[in-house]
Amino acid sequence: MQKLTQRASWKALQAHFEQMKNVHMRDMFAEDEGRFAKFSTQMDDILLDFSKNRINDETFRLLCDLARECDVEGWRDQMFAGEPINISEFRPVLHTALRNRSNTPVYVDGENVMPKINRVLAQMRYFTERVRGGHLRGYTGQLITDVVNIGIGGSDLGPHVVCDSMKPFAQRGLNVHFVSNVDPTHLTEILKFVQPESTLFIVSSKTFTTQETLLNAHSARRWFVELTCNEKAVARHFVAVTTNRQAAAKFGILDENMFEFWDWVGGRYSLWSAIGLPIALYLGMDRFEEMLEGAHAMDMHFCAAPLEKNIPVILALLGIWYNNFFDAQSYGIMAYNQYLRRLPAYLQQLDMESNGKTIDRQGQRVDYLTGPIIWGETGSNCQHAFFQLMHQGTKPVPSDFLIPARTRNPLGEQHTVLLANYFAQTRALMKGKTREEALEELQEAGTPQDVIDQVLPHRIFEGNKPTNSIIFENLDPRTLGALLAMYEHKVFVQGIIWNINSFDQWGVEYGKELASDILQELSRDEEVSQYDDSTNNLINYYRMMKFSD
Ligand code: G6Q
Repeated sequence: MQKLTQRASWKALQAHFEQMKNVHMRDMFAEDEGRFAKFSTQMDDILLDFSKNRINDETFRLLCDLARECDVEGWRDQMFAGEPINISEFRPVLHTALRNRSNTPVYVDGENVMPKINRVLAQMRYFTERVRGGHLRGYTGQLITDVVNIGIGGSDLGPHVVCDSMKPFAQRGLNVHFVSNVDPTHLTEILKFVQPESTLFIVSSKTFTTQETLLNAHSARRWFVELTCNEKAVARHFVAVTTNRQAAAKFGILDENMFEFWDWVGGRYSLWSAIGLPIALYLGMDRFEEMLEGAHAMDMHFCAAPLEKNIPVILALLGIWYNNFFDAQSYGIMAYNQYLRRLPAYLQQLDMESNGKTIDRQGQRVDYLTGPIIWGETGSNCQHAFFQLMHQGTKPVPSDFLIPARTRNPLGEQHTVLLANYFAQTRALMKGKTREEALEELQEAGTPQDVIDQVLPHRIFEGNKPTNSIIFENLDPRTLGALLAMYEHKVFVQGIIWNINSFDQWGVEYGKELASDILQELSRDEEVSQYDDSTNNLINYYRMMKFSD
């Protein structure tokens, strides 16, 4: 297999970069009035304007050549067909089957998996309708008012971002809470606000072996039994979402309260499965299915749209252009919508766990950069914090700017002001402010010449900072589903081009092992000396404080 850096399209991009690296977007916009028509595309009401990027026709053509040369379309088809493309865990990658609303068969080892997906969806509908309709109540007959999801990583971040973002669609009187951190503060603070008689706990864990989740689940169970003095009622108040039925049964979960999913659903791709149960409880199953439909629509776009019009492919290629040619180390996610405040955290896991890899699919170390550092904040807050670095810093931060055209919370002019900020920022980042423009401004303000001499260099903005604008009509379950699927496929395309396996997470598994032997040391009343000098002294310092009284 040819190395990425040896591919003809890669070499052509390298040569082309030398011509492009000093070209200013301001000039490209001035020279070409059709830039928007050329560099924008749409799926349903989701518009991607990628004209504010450091590309010309040739760049775009070469980037699309790269995708073709790396056989992105072939790999995409293999993923959708259930081929075992997760080559270090020997599994298919089939989160797309979970939202396959066409219900066409999808085979794993000769078995069509659609019937079992539909069976779990039906189980979710039956259960959530009974809870939301007040037919399934707590053990004293009280309505369920609070759902507490206990899970971490992929078993937390997906449902959490959706529930947060879809708050306006929630049923009144039914709250959802997320406990993930093993820090006892997380669970403690949530338990302060719920009553055992009206709370439903969902223990969400693909493996049902994750230390943090099991400790939180056992603590929640103890709290429940202490307050209710009713061990039997645990079965009514705890349900599980897992691939490990045996371990869930051992915890005391009834068989009918287990919601299954399968090893071909990766943790960070699992919100479409029963891991979405808190979403379905909070929003209702109809809304959950609307979200699946939105994701399915994006899947169809990803499969059918030519590469030149394909939103996830374009986002992926632009990301590679900056990551590998401009050496951009990070990537910004700026959602101008308060409901999307958890989007960067969700995308951090999706992107960085998928593409934070150094070994290629042939087992060799890569000699190019792979996944970027993902970060971001809601707009307009971000403007008052780190945008200074975006405008005048030394590090390039290519970014996505997302916004819905309408707000669910009209308050005077506020949403229009938000939009004005959104449009102004991407324009300013692209255009910058020249020396002449800055000088003219200062002169018009009547600034004395000696002050002008001193401040002028500080008032110049280089511009040429790339952004993608993503605008859609409303933030609703369908659009959110489509947006999350868009990012999943972007990450997929990048992983294929970087020739890495985006679907394992050995670093996470390693982290799960690391704490266990140190944990035993922490409970002993003896000096520790078997680790490195730093770790020994840190542990002993902690012990000195712990055992000092
Ligand atoms: C996701 C990762 C990781 C995982 C958590 C929780 O892709 O594998 O974030 O989701 O470690 O694992 P469990 O669901 O097995 O508890």
